[in-house]
Amino acid sequence: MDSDLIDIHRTLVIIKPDAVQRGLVGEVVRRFEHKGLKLVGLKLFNLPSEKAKELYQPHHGKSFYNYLIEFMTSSPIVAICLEGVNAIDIVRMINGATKPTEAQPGSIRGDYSIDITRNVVHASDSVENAARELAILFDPSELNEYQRIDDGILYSPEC
Ligand code: 3AN
Repeated sequence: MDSDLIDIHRTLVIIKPDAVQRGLVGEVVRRFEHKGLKLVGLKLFNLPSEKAKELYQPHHGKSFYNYLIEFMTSSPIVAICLEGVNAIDIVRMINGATKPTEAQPGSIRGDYSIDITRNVVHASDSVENAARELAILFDPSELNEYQRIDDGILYSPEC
């Protein structure tokens, strides 16, 4: 069997200020929950500037960096830790492409955004970045270990 098929990942999702302001938190969380991803951590707060800069450090120096930091710290965000088999790739598929012209209908960005910066959601793009980003936004005590009652129905026995 392809071992990649049973990799359980944790990933960071941020529901961005535009989506919180537009009342889309429930809609976004619903899509992840209904897919079968487990909520491990979830909180609403104002992202401090230093954390935003740490999070988006890989984009430092790019033309949109200052605006991105300003936007992400402009009003509350929701930070979410999700867990599941191949969660990193699955969450990015549910979110949709970065560019508004490439985000497919049916994806969160395809359905709810038209702007490349105000694009509703962020998600980690690799196992390494997920670990880095989760450590910036969550204290380990805020991440919850538990079984979802439907795990046995969602996954085949070998998972
Ligand atoms: P993604 O969030 O799809 O992984 P990244 O990591 O390339 O995209 O970019 C991080 C964030 O920076 C994006 N979600 C978006 O808000 C913003 N961003 C990326 N590219 C641009 C751009 N060309 N102009 C303005 N904002 C951008």
